[in-house]
Amino acid sequence: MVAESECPFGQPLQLPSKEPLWPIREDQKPEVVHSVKEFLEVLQMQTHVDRVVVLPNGIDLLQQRDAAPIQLCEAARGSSSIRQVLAQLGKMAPAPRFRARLWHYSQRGREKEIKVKKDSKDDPKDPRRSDGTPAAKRDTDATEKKSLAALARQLQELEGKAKVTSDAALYISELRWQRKVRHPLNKQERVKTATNCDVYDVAPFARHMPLWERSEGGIFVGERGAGSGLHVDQCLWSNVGRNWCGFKLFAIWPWHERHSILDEAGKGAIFCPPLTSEEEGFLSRAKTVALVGPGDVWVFSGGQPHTAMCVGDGINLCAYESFVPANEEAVSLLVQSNTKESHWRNCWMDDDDLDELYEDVVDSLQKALACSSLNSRLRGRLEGCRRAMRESKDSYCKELWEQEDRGQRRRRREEEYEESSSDLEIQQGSKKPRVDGKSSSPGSV
Ligand SMILES: O=C(O)CCC(=O)C(=O)O
Ligand SMILES: [Fe+2]
Repeated sequence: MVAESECPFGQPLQLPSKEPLWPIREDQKPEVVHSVKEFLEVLQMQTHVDRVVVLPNGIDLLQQRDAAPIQLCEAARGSSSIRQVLAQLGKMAPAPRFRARLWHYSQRGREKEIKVKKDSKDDPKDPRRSDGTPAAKRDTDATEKKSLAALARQLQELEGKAKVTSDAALYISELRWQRKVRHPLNKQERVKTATNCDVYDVAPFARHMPLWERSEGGIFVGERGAGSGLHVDQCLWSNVGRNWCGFKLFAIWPWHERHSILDEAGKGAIFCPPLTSEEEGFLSRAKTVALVGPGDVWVFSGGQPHTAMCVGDGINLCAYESFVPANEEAVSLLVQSNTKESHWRNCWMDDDDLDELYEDVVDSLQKALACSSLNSRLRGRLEGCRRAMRESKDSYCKELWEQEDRGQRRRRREEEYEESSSDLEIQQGSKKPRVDGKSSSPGSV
């Protein structure tokens, strides 16, 4: 047994021997690779549909040991529960300016988000907002309400009113900086991600991928019984996860179950062990079930239903980056986002955000392919990606490539708007179908 003091976050390196887990059949185990070379090949060049590929000890192999922000590391080091993490963060001076989402699991099988109530004047979409409050002040108020500190205060209030049970498991998800900061490795880049470095910084082709959500990477901090309920991501991209400490069960359902499992088990379903027989039945249909442990890095497609559940004593700390590899199939999948056939409807991205994301993909592909020193194998792959995107039935994709061919590309949203635009959160955005060659959003007419 490895001494616990060897975990830099002060967390257990092993699960208790009787920890209740999910059953994992032999055929449900993830693919495992052992070298950086193999993992980067899978990550950058291959499709991830119906796969989960794990690189054990990837945190060290990919030089991610110091990636988690120092404030979180310190808070985790002195804690064995999320309430303690929140208390530690609350004592820090200066207070770290994190925004996040906070969830509790007071009710078996369900995740419930803790939110600070929004005034209508803070809501940019509410016509009543023009109440004389200066716009900058309104934005600050709205930002403060999403701060982790405000959520921690709200938790205490709800516990006081017995709306959250005092022993309910808690999950901090999608933690980032409240406002963009200069990236520690590249002062030209302004990012919301609170990680000091990412897989993006060590994957040699990352900057040439069709998409890499560099700014928006999110950190997840949980404890036994907390996790992300069943969902598909808001668009059909891939994710690479890094697990610094603690343990997490992770399940992904096959592509052919992309609608059925969500229809049957419901969005947000939580599979907290010990399982009911119905929950066991749902999990037996999973394509892959992985037990992720300290140091693991893994890649999967967020376009398939998936769920995660922290297990074991202490704190689980991990982060995800979303991206699209240089792979034709992956790009074909991406451009099926927000379509009824491929993407479960209640998990769609806001339509305008998806249009903007497609603009980014066109820009990235064109920029990479214009680079004369581009690796020739990568060039071939990116040409395939461009073809796949050109063949998309999505009307806005078609329009973007027509504009590109005419040399008339213009961005619908300009850079200065980016600062205040919504974070890419899981949200129930537009419900307009994007296929049929019809216009899918007002901006794409
Ligand atoms: O909670 C987790 O570890 C999974 C997170 C996830 O699926 C997501 O951010 O889309
Ligand atoms: Fe996800």
